[in-house]
Amino acid sequence: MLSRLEESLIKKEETFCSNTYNPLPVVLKKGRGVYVWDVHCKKYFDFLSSYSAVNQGHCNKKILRAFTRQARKLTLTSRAFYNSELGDSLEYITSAFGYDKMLPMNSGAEAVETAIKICRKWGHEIKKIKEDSAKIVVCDGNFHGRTTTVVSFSPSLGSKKNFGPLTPGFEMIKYNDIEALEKVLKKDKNIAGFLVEPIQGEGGVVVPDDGYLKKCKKLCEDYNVLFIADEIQTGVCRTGKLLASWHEGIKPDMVILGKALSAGFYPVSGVLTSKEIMSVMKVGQHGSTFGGNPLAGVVAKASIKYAIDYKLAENAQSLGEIFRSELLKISSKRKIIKGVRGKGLLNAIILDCDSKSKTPWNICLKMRDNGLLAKPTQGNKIRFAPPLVITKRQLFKAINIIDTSLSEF
Ligand code: IF1
Repeated sequence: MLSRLEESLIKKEETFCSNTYNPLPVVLKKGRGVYVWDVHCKKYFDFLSSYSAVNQGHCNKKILRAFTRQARKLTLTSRAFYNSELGDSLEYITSAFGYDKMLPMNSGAEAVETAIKICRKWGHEIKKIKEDSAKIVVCDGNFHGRTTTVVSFSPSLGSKKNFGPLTPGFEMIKYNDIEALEKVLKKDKNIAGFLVEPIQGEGGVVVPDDGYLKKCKKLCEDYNVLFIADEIQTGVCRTGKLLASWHEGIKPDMVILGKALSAGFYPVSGVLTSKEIMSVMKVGQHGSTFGGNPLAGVVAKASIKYAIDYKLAENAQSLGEIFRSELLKISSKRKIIKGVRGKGLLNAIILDCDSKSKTPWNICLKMRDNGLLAKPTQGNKIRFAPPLVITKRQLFKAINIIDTSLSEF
């Protein structure tokens, strides 16, 4: 039951904001580490982490210090001038991920659009694909953002209906199907790139077979096609490695980052690649007002440095294994769970109900009442993605809440 205060705040948000979401009925006011508090100071485990944007924990103190120090000095110069922070931060970030250069942007979708532009330019000018003929292979079940070009290759009709005319130049294949990729690369000489999520988040945390990404990378090399990993959700330690691609020992030609690149303080995204590939982007051919601003640079460096120094990948790896094994134990007594899947601390339970059922939503309401926030994804799945700073003790408390909440379904 919501209070009058919550009702009024929800009503105000619904009145003055676009109605493009269906939020869980809870009104948050404070966050710290793995916890958030609502307007009545009720405490919750945040098991969504703003879709993996606060891997370093809400309002991370060390990153906040770097943020406020820089925010007092200089926040924005535009790229019309140099600034004292950008070079230093990109030097740190490119070396942490093993690339020569980064093109800094703001939102994840913008970085995906940027990767598409770089890939098409490379296809036309380096691979010598006939002008305006370059194509990019994408996967069914993908989610790469909500801009017009990106929704042009969305598998979800609802994401693109009446937003046309859509952008051409994309071929969709089945995810986790190496033959499907080989077939399209063999058939079509105009393919410039393959854009893929190492794990499909919105697709319901779909983990491909071991070796899938490695085989895709090999095929891309054989057919002179850029392998582009969208690590906006799987990157920055979420799956147990700094990049999810590293589980298969591959180095994508381009990596797209966002979300936890700034630990939830500030929209920072970007595309990492080699100097050869980045060299196709000439003066005046790309950019954005806030892209590469000094505050973004400082926050991004502090966020990646924190993730590495505090071994968030190792924590995600070990606590993720515990989490999945505990969920499997719960599933043996809670028949509503028919599957558990994920990697590191990006996990989901698959529920024994159809995709139109209200059960996932009702389970999330019950978990909310019991002090844990999560949301259904793709119908009958509930995604669990806590901040990677979670401790074993906190994890077991959260597992207990999940178990208790499920006991009524
Ligand atoms: C919302 C989904 C997740 C992403 C990948 C690019 C982007 C995203 C792999 C675009 C963003 C967010 C968007 C957010 C919900 C969330 C989401 F449910 F929409 F699909 F995480 F799975 N590539 N994902 O996951 O980045 O422009 O949003 O910064 O509310 O739309 P963005």
